[in-house]
Amino acid sequence: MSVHYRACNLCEASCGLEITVEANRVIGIRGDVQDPFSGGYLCPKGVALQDLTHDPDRLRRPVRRVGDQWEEMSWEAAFDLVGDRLLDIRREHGGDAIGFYLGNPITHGWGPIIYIPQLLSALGTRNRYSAASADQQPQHLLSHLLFGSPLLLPVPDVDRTDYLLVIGGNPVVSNGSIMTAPNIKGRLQRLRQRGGRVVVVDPRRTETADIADEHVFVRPGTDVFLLAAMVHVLFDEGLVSPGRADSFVDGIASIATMVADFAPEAVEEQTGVDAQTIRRLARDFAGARRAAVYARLGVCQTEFGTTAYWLIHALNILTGRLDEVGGWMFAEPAFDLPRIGALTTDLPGYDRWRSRVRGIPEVAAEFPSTTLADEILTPGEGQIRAMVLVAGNPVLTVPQGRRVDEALSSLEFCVAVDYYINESTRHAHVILPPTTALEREEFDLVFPAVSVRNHVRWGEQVIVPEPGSRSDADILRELLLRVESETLGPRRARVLESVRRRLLPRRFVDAALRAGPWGVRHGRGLTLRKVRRHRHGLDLGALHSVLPGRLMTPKQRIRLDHPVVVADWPRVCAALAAGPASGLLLIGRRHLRSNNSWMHNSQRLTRGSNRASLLMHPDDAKSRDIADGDQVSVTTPAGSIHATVDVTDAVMPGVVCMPHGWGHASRRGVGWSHAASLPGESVNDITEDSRFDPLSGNAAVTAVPVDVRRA
Ligand SMILES: Nc1nc2c(c(=O)[nH]1)N[C@H]1C(S)=C(S)[C@@H](COP(=O)(O)OP(=O)(O)OC[C@H]3O[C@@H](n4cnc5c(=O)[nH]c(N)nc54)[C@H](O)[C@@H]3O)O[C@H]1N2
Ligand SMILES: Nc1nc2c(c(=O)[nH]1)N[C@H]1C(S)=C(S)[C@@H](COP(=O)(O)OP(=O)(O)OC[C@H]3O[C@@H](n4cnc5c(=O)[nH]c(N)nc54)[C@H](O)[C@@H]3O)O[C@H]1N2
Ligand code: SF4
Ligand SMILES: [Mo]
Repeated sequence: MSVHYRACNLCEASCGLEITVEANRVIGIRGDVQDPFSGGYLCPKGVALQDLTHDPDRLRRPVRRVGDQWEEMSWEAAFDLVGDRLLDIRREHGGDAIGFYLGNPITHGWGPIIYIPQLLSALGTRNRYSAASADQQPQHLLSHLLFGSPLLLPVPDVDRTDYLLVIGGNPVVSNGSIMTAPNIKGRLQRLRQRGGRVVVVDPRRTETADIADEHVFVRPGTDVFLLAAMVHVLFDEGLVSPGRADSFVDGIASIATMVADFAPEAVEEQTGVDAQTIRRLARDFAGARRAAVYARLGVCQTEFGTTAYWLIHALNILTGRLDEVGGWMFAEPAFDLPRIGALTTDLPGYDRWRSRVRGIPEVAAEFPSTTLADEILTPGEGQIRAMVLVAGNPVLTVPQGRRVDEALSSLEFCVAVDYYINESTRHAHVILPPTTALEREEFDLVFPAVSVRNHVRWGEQVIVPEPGSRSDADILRELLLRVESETLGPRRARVLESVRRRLLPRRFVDAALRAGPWGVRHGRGLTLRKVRRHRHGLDLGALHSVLPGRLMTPKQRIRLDHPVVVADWPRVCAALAAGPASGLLLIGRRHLRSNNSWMHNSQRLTRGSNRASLLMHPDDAKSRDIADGDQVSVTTPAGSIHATVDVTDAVMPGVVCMPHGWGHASRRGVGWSHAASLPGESVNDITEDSRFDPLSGNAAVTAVPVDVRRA
């Protein structure tokens, strides 16, 4: 028996795990009580890493689709086939004919983070899509515009704040997002125990609202008005006090003019929040000694994602919370992701080029996934003819999934790097299955950059993979070699590949740590060796002030009234003037035992009632003659799906709620045998790909107008 330590890579909380192994099989997973950051916390998904590792449905060797069947093939033959097909298409139609879709799990492994940018630039394609554009793209765009890097993302200093306002996030279930904070529930409880306040603004009384001091219902999609009204109150009542930020933030005065027409009384009807409550929220927030406003999907996944999230920054900046203890702070990661990203990728940028069909600006060198199907299905120069899918399932996770299905099935060639045949990878011609997390060593390059404490951790390899297995890094490096053999010539490609094998990832990470803020170069002595000696992870302490030094804008100043946002403001004003929408609005939800469209093949995570039910308020049910447990159809212009209704006053009147990522039984040929036995349909079969935030391209998968009838 042996015991190993590493972080769970399923969500951003990055909990430290203690994993017991016998005869190369995981026999138990517990929270690592000696982990200085997570202190032994873990959620049920962490334990289920065992099921993933030993799942019989998992692919272990490359497969090729022959009619309706999959045939195993050797790695060598698979790489030859994939390399040849991609290069043929590139030769004939150019680099842009090859599209990439990168799923959420790529951020949880160093292989994809290191190799994908190189592969993209070797192929020379601008057709890059990822899960970010159904998620946090407004945040990347604003960080680029305000702070100079899409990867400089502030987080609320939850461990030291006195007042946390949570808008459109449910960290008790999601375990925190763009805020790495293991055991966030415990952290919020401690916040309250020390006399602080947690306030949640959400159209559903969530699990986070249940442990908060106050919950305020807001009509979906109207946070932009609510937030503008709060900023209005700050100016109106003389509560603007940026503090130290005054010396590096420009454009504060012009914000007052922008929000002039957004008095709380003017937004009451639309937001469903009364003016008194809005004034009180603004005063409480401004009056708290230490405070932060934190927002996630409920704000980002709307047609005003960027302007609304911009107001989150504005509230924090105007009340002096930016870069202050207990406020809105930046981590200082040992692997300095924002700076290394700026040096090694073309991420920093906005609107340098636009998408072919709908003319949507790139954000951080990618286009939004809502236009992926257009780019595949619309003929002409630059049309996507081949796709590389890495760790994603766009058929279930991108709006208008049926169109994504149609698009993927029309491709000349599709290769997937994934260990499952999911709703999307079933369209691939070849699937290249990587090893799972426990079978590879790991160094988290991403989440320390958005953590509420500075920390660094090495992940041990736990299970020895089958001989001949490949990790994501091995697979991507091999593809890179084939592409570069064509673009640079075989000799130079081989030299580069041997250099990579020697330097990546370990030596590169070590060099980055040495040169980084905690490294020997800064007299702090951190090396990879030192990190690895701390088997439970190494705590680097609470966050500290880093501005203006960490800003990556040209003059290290923040322009709050950024012209990109200001130019969008008339749209916000017009929407307010247009008055409230009628009818039902659909929002999403997450479950502790689920993870987007996957982990549903684990029996222990999926026991119990139907997870994909539609929540509906009793008044709305009554007026439609719908009873608890009834089957209904949920319809938008994109189509219809069925759902079972849960009548509950946890959602506000006029709101219905359904999770995404389900419906494994509705599509043929999916390789998840247990998941395919579960009820539910895919909500993205009815979300429309024409609803998005025009600035960031982010999909507006919340506040979706729907019609619900008894089936
Ligand atoms: N309606 C609606 N739609 C949404 C959302 C919503 O709230 N509502 N949320 C959006 C958000 S926030 C996100 S992030 C997206 C997620 O959307 P996607 O990223 O497209 O979907 P996932 O379900 O995360 O994809 C998981 C796939 O990655 C594979 N995988 C897991 N680990 C690895 C690995 O280490 N290597 C490789 N190669 N493959 C791996 C799994 O086998 C699985 O097939 O969904 C978005 N879509
Ligand atoms: N258990 C579990 N954990 C996860 C995931 C998972 O699938 N399962 N997914 C991971 C991923 S990829 C991500 S991005 C994070 C997401 O992390 P969160 O953003 O915390 O996740 P959600 O639960 O989707 O929270 C969004 C909240 O916004 C509310 N909301 C919807 N529309 C509106 C609106 O218009 N206004 C306001 N104010 N609120 C609104 C919803 O009711 C919901 O409570 O979670 C991560 N963690
Ligand atoms: S909260 Fe759960 S899924 Fe997230 S890292 Fe921790 S154990 Fe893993
Ligand atoms: Mo996400």
